[in-house]
Amino acid sequence: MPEYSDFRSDTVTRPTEKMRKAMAEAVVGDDVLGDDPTVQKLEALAADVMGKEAGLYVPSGTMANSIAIKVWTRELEEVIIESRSHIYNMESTHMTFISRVTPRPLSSNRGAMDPEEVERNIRKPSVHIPRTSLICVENTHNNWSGAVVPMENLKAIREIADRHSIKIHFDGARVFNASTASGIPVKEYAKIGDSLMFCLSKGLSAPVGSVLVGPKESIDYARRVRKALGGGMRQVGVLAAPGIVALTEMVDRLKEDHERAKKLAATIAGLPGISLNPEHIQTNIIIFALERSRISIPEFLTKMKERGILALATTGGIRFVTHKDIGDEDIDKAISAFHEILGG
Ligand code: TLP
Repeated sequence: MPEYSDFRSDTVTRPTEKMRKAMAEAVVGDDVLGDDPTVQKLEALAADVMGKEAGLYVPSGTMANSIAIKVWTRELEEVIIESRSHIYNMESTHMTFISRVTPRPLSSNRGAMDPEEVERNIRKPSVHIPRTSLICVENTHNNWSGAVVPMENLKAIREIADRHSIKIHFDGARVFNASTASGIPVKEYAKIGDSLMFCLSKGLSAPVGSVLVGPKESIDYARRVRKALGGGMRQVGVLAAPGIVALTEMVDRLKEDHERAKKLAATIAGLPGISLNPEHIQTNIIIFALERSRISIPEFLTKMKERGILALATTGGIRFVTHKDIGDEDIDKAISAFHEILGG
């Protein structure tokens, strides 16, 4: 395969040399039997970093979210969720498929749901109506171009949840990007959620895995749900070991991804046919719309590919994501390609 500049996602990052060494040297055991010291170390570290009692290492962000929803809900219940969120749109309906609850999607201002609207949508059960038992938030917000949801908004939603004895699950797949951009420690974000999940395999560059953190009792139950879903893994310390490197050494470099994304956004925003407000780009995700009369999305992506650049079609248009394996030369290459394809 030719060497592409791969802007499709930060999930494409390859493990660092240090991660590969950590994998080779990992001390392992049977994690389903509770014997893998490397997994235990990662779970304890993740819980500590997030200020929660316990952590659970899982194969993917999707599994972490599905387990969390299963933990916090029962049948005949409903979940308030932002309408463009990853859980609602891109996780193959596990809310209904696994947890047998219904989503109640609400619109938002770039990922921030209106707290009053959230409160109005909390439903008391009756013979007709499900009980609202959970609110899901996402930060950074993938489909809103990696937007950082403001802390005041999250706190207002937390306050409402407390008043109504409702749980919050925080999809923090990119919570370290949110923290890097806002300067707010991840622990503060984690306080918003009864549970929070974050991904090791995106901008932090580990090859596999996410961690779900929360109260010990709930994480003990989550461990049983993980097993029921087929997510109990045996000598999985070989995968947890690079996760430890990700958590301890890769967070600081996320700001480089944000700087590169901002540079690319600022340059392409003025090009003919592109609809993008560069001020909306706060982290590592750029989503822009294309004027259809000028060029179609598939045609644009093909022309990019011909120039050695990969990007993705997504909600709202086209997505470019910066990450560890995108350097300044990839940004320059992309900028030239934009000019060649669109003029300007
Ligand atoms: N997002 C992926 C794709 O599914 C689109 C990506 O390339 O961005 N929450 C959020 C906010 C996510 O962006 C993702 C992955 C997940 C959860 C799920 O994580 P995985 O892919 O590990 O299941």
